[in-house]
Parts: sequence; structure tokens; C-alpha cells
Amino acid sequence: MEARLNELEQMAKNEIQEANSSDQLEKVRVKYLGKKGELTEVLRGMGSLSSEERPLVGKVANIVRENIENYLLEAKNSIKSKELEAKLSTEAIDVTMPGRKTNLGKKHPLIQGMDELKNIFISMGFQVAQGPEVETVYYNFDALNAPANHPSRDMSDTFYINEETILRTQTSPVQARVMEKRKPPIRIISPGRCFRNDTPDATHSPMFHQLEGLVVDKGITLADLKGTLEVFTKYFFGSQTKIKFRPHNFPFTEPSAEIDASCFKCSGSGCSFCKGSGWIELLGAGMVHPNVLRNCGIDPEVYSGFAFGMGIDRLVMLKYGVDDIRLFFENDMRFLNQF
Ligand code: FA5
Repeated sequence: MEARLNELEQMAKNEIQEANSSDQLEKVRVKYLGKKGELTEVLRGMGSLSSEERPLVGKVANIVRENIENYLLEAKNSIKSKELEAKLSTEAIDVTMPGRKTNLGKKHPLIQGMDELKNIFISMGFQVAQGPEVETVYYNFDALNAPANHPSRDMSDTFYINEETILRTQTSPVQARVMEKRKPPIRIISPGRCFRNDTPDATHSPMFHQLEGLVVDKGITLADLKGTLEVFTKYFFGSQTKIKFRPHNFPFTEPSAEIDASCFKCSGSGCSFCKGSGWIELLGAGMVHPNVLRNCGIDPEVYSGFAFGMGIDRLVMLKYGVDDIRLFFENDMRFLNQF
């Protein structure tokens, strides 16, 4: 039996050496070491051996099994590395092939515009404040002195989530939130999204962007508002730009004004862009209403302030001659790539 075992080892060794693929190797393993394999068959015959012979033959059988396993392992490793080499040589990289172009994304034109506006005001000493887009009726209207019957509170103008909660219609509620928390001197801007129940057209979108500005301190006057907006418009539209104040009405400022800039296309002489008037409407502004200061715990006898709110989408449209606000939200790369 011992001789048969040694013979099996030699046969297995030869077949393992001849195998040149993982599949062939597996077949040899099953042939000799599998449940119905040659070695197992021999071991089954051990029952007929005497009790002296059995441990001796068992020992030899174990050695033969171990040897065959070692031959298999060695062969397996060498076949694997040969297979890998063969695979690598067929998959050689062609360094002359042209590379794949990666398209780098960039900021949306409105975000570029927002960044530009922010930088101008930051350079003038303003800090950036943020407020929630889902806002309470209190901060959007009540704290800002809007009377209970103000038309902007209507469901046809404002998106209500429930009776007390809306999507903010303006960035002005950030004024009240900031004044409640911080005491003067205050000098902040707050850019962000606003929502109105407006039918989309060339100049209206139900979702648009505003930039709010607020300054509160002792001795702030309309002249400070005028100076600040003059510097801003010169930076944003060019040094030739002039501004003018037109009387207006906002519940949270008194006096209130709408501010127009001289048309940067025709320098005020009148063109199709400014519809022949020479002026372009830019933003709403005014001196903070004493009631708003009082609502936020600031004494209007001691402090005064100014505020302004501009539509970022419209400013970017004006600056780059975009004639339809909806282009910003259609995600057409031919349009977006121009910025
Ligand atoms: C306001 O929203 C005031 N909160 C501005 C303000 C702030 C005045 C601080 C005084 C002091 P108004 O409703 O006019 O004002 O909106 C301001 C700007 O938002 C408009 O000039 C316009 O540029 C922009 N805007 C308003 N509605 C839309 C819309 N549906 N789509 C695009 N832009 C809009």
C-alpha cells in the first residue's frame, strides 16, 4: 500500500507539472484529493491492514496528501502569475490614444453675480447675514410694519405653507432677525432666494434672488444711503453711472424710494434697452421706519438706519443684456457657457 501511495504522489506531481491553466489544475486536485479521488480510494482500503501496519501507512498517506497539496499550491501561484502576465500583455495601454476631455463645471451666472455684489459690499465694510427661506408671517410682514390688509400678504401674491408660515417674499425679514439679535452699529447684507406667486414672464420668476442691505447706527441719514448706493452702482455698472431717487412706498422704510441708474448702454441718452428713458430701475430703499426699529428693540430716538433691497436676477440681466429671466432657470448649457 505504501508503494501505491508513493506511486500516486509521483503521478499527481507529473500531472500537476503538465497542467497549464487553473482549470486543469483543479481537475488534477479533484482526481487525487477529491471525495472520490485516488488517494481517498487507497485510504478506504486501510481497513484490511493489521493494527501495526495501519498507523505507519496512515503516516505515509498524510505525508503524500501534504506533498500533493504543496505541489498544487506552487503550481497555482505560478499559473496565476503567468495568466496575469498574459492578460497585461494583451491589455497594453496605447499611450498615443487621445485623452478623454473632462468638462469642468463653473458657478451659475446668478451665483457669479451674487458673489460680485457680495464682494463690493464686503469691501465697503458690510458683513453677510443669512435668514431662512421658509419664514414666518411675523418676520416677513408684521415685524416689518406691513399692515394687516397689505396686498402682498394675499394668497395670490405669497406662497403659504400654513397660516403662520410662508416662503419669504423678500430678504427684508433678515433685517428684523438681525436687529433682534445684534445691537447697533449694524452693517449687513443678506443675499438669498425669494418666492412670489408671480406668473413667469421675461422679468418675473416665482423664485428669484434678492440682496438686502441694512445699516443702523447713531446719526445715519439719507445722505449715507445715497453715498453707499452711488459707490455700489459705480463698482457694478461702471464709473460713469449716475443714480436718481424716485419717491415710493414701502411699509418698513420712511421715506422710501425706488432707485434708478443711468442706462449703462446709452449713458442716459435713451436706447431700446432703457425704453428711451435713459434710466433703469434698480432697487427699493429708504430710511428704516421707527416702528421697525421699535419692533426689534432698538430706540428710534437714539438710532437711525437705512435699508435697501435689490433683485439680483434683474441686476445680472441688466449688466449682461439678458432679455429673459427664464433663461437662468432652463439649464441650457449654450446659454450658461457664455458666462
Ligand atoms: C422689496 O422686495 C423690498 N423688500 C425692497 C426693499 C428693501 C425696500 C429694503 C426698502 C428697503 P420689491 O417688491 O420692489 O421690494 O422687490 C425688489 C426687487 O425684487 C425688484 O426691484 C425686482 O428686481 C425683484 N423682484 C421682485 N419680484 C420679482 C420676480 N417675481 N422675479 C424677479 N425679480 C423680482
